[in-house]
Amino acid sequence: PLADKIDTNIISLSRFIIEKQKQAKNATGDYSLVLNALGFAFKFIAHTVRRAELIHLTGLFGTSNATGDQQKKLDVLGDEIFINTMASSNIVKILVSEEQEELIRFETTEGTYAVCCDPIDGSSNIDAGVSVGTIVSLFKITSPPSEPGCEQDVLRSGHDMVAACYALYGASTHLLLTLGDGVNGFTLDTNLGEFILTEPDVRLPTDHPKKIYSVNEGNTCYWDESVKTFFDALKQPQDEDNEPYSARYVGSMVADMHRTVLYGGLYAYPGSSKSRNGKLRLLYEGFPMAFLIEQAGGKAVNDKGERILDLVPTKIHDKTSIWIGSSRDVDKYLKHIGKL
Ligand code: AHM
Ligand code: MG
Repeated sequence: PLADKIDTNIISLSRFIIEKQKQAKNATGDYSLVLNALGFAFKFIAHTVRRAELIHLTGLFGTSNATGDQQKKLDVLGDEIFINTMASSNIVKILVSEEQEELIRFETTEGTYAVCCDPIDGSSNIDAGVSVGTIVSLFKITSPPSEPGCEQDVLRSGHDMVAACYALYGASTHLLLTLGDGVNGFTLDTNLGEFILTEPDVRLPTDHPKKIYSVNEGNTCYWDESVKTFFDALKQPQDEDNEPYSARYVGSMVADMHRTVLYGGLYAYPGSSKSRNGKLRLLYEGFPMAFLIEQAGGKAVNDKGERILDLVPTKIHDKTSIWIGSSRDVDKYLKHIGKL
């Protein structure tokens, strides 16, 4: 019968969220609202990224963002999509966006969530048609909805996150989501207009045939000696298998992390003489990726070997150095710096 060939009982993101909500004690339903709003934002951005060249969205917008990067037209559009989607959800009180210097407070009587995001991450890749992504961390706000939101609502430890996810706009659009009980992977079915659960309970592999490191080696001259010697050693035959590590670097964090989740390996953006805390932002790049990777069985630390999730930002756009990926490879770095 046809039903044997076509699965009519697929789990969409909406169904997944409703089922999670049913399992949760004291569920209010507001969690579903914010996750549905995020799903819509990802679909909207995916649709826009796909058409970027056709509708003249490649190239620079002509301004710089909060961290001084030149904004692309798609950066600005992705930011607008996020602002409008989160504002209309009525459940998000605060939005921190890489593209906005100040946090955005929404007028809402029900707002109990703070969303921190990089709407289009890896935007230097856009014009070449290389994958970009969106990264999001989600915090539950503890102050009453009647009080105006403030920076303290998000300047919190990474352990306070209630959810984290990224969307990768690649050959397909992938969504990786953690609600703190493992990681689930979804793929966007563009005909259905729904994210479908395709990789339940994602775990980093421990037996992938290739050992991979991922770092911008063009920065070698700015690195500390210890970082240089660490990567030099990876390029030498390793004790166990006599094979050196392979290098892979897309330059879009979401793409580099998605490969790390599927194949294992180490992704690093270390501090350097140019920037002590590297390049990546703690609140909406380091935290969500660390949460996802830990939930998938990996590890994430900074240059000093401190766990990323233990950190607390002092400003919303704080940067952090990062070493993230398979436990085996992060442990190798920790041993190298004498922290294991
Ligand atoms: P962006 O948020 O301005 O796009 O910058 C973040 C991106 C990451 O996706 C990527 O890993 C990194 O910057 C690459 O930086 P570099 O070009 O210095 O290697
Ligand atoms: Mg960005």
